[in-house]
Amino acid sequence: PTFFLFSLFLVSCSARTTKQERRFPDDFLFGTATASYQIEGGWNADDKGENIWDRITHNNPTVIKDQSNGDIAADTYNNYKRDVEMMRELGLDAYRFSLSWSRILPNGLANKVSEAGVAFYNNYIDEMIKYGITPMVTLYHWDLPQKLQDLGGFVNPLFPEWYEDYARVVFEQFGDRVKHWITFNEPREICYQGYDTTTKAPQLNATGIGVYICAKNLVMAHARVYHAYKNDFAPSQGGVCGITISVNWFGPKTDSEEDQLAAELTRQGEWGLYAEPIFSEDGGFPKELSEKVAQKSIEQGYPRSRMPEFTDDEKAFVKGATDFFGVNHYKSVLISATENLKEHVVPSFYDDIGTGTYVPDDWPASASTWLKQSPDSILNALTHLKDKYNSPVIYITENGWSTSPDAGLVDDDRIRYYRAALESALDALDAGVNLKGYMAWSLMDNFEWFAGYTERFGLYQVDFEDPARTRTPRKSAFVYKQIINTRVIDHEYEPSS
Ligand code: PSG
Repeated sequence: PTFFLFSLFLVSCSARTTKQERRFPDDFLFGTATASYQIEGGWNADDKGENIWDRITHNNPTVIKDQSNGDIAADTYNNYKRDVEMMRELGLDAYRFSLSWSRILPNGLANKVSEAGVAFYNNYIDEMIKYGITPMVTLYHWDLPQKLQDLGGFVNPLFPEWYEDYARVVFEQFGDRVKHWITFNEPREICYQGYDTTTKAPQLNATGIGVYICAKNLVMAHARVYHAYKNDFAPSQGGVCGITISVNWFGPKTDSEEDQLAAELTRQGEWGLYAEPIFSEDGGFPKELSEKVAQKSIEQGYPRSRMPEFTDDEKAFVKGATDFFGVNHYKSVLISATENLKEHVVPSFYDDIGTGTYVPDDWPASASTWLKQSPDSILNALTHLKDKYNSPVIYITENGWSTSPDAGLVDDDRIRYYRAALESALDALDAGVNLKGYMAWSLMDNFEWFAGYTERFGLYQVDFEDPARTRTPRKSAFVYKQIINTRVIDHEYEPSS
């Protein structure tokens, strides 16, 4: 018995030391992320065109919790040097930001390029390059030129063409310095919130059809841009191009077969709709979800499924059209086939999926109703992607925590969230996930869409009352800096300032 206890002691000691010694690889890209409309301001600077968030916040301000907008936001348009100074303070390897389409092409179409818009991004990028920070650029983070929305936006059949034309201008202008490209940020929010639930611009409720047309057009547009890049730019510029999809973890509430199927259907709807055509062996939309939507459509009296199909040529064009999987990950949700079912508009995306969600009461709450700190969340999501899609290269392109505007600079809950998330990322690395980088959301406080400035995600606080939009590091900024610098998560570390 003594020996047994002694070996237990040894095992637990070595487990503890290996855990403490776990390191992120030296070439792992640590960064932070932002998006154009949420930080830039300069909404009508020079010849910038109107976009769908300018339109919705100006014409329909009551949909925003504090009736605010991104007209000035963190005023990065005038503060970009300070932004890069913050990146240096943190010691970032990389910085993920997005381009405002209508700042570069005021009308959305590629016949007229804004010199001032291009100059702004050149300055921002050059400042990063000067200090050795790798720019990771998202082509589209939700701010569609209004003129293209007037023609239907993502549900116009010509959308993929417009998008390729825009992307070619961008690659031409910035591809000499930018080597990491992300086509879309979070198709789920674009398609089901923009064209189904009306919780994001352009707030269209396209009767249970828009979300699926949008999904197909978006995936086709992604593939066009990927092929354009690989054929015409990558050979000389030598970069990579991927897509960022919101992959939260949806596990079954119980082990029952019904709950497992419900969880699978939820995964297919929440992110499979966008990932499956690109990453799966077969191509096209997810199988069970397609069957379910087809069956419901017929029951509802439609002569055909509300979900379009991909032709064989389209499937082949889209399949494998990516260099990496960008994952925005925030949380886990447990899925039930029988409990917590809600009433939904019929027809709609949520009605099609028709599963119930459950979040345990004892998971710590953030300032956002949708966000609770969830155990093993990154590990579960990433190992699932690894097994399902043959170990793709993965970047976590967003992960973060919100506090309330009056919570100030001492953000111990954010520190707890980041440390747990990064431990989970290390677990994923240990499990063999091909994870190459991690971008914290966000570098600084910004315009949080329908929540306006009432929820704060920044490592840096921004004073939105102050015309200078002064930025001040929170406690979490010092903790993140230390992790980047040492490549180790030290749970005892207390910043001195
Ligand atoms: C991400 C995840 C969820 C909801 C919204 C987002 N979720 O788990 O229910 S949006 C995402 C976005 C960025 C936001 C940030 C925080 O890309 O622009 O500011 O996350 O909401």
